[in-house]
Amino acid sequence: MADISVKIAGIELGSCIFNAAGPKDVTLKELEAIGASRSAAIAMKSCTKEPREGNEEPRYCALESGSINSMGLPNLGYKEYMKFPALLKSFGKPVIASVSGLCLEDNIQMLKAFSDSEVSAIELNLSCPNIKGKPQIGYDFVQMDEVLKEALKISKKPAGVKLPPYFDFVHFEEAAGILKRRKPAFISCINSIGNALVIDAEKEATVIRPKGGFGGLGGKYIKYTALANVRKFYELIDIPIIGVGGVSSGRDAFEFILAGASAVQIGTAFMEEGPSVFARVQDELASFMARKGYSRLDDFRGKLKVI
Ligand code: RRO
Repeated sequence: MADISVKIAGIELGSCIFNAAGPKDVTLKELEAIGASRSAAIAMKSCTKEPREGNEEPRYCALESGSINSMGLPNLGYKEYMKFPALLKSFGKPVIASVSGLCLEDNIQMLKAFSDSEVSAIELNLSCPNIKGKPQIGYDFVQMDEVLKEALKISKKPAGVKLPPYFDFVHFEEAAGILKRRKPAFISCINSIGNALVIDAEKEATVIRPKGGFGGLGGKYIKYTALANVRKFYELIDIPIIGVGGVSSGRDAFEFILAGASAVQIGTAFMEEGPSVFARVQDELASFMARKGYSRLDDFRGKLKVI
């Protein structure tokens, strides 16, 4: 059987596949279900200083080949998530906090707190598209540089950054320049493609309610954009990349690793299929590698050929 384990930022992962921050990871019960599954880590919902209800319902809709969401950062507040690693210890896997403060001070305060907690790593989410009146920091390079400068130096734990999708080579280079300077322990790309609009023609209406129906697009629709982001950053910077966006099979995971990802997260497919998705995708990846004659991820990571 192929070995699909990996070490990222000093953290040993039994496999390269785990849950993306976001779906089904708000409550302790949901996190326990991830712990009991074959997800290699337990990524927790992005949190804020204070608990949040999130946006009005309906705020998630499964689509033919993906999903749209405008959850609006519903979470229990960071103090609850600080308690969870101890409660999830029996699963014996890394617990990853995701921090999405509404201002720089909140991000600093939460990073400090998680840094002294039992989490294995922290993902700083600079790319939530669904907060009314709050632009995605990852699209404001001045602010992104400032946040990373202040926030990353605080954490004693490996701290990475969750990026929005970029679409222009000039923007990739600008973002890469900041990442080279601020040196996060890893990057996760991509978040959902922000502010898509899905319309139900029969009802002549949007499929979600918040923000006039605009929301983050996820799932298969965004796989090629996610692969492009992984590949571009692999070319531009020497920082481990966690690929996320449209992974629902072992073959998808293989493509992300071939593009340069060190690990792969699953969002929409986990939301739709439940925790068994992790075992299925891992087994499919190992079989696909065996068929190709690869015994470990390093055999093909980043080795994409351009025809
Ligand atoms: O909660 C959300 O609406 C949300 C977040 Br924080 C995020 O980072 N990405 C997303 O698609 N939804």
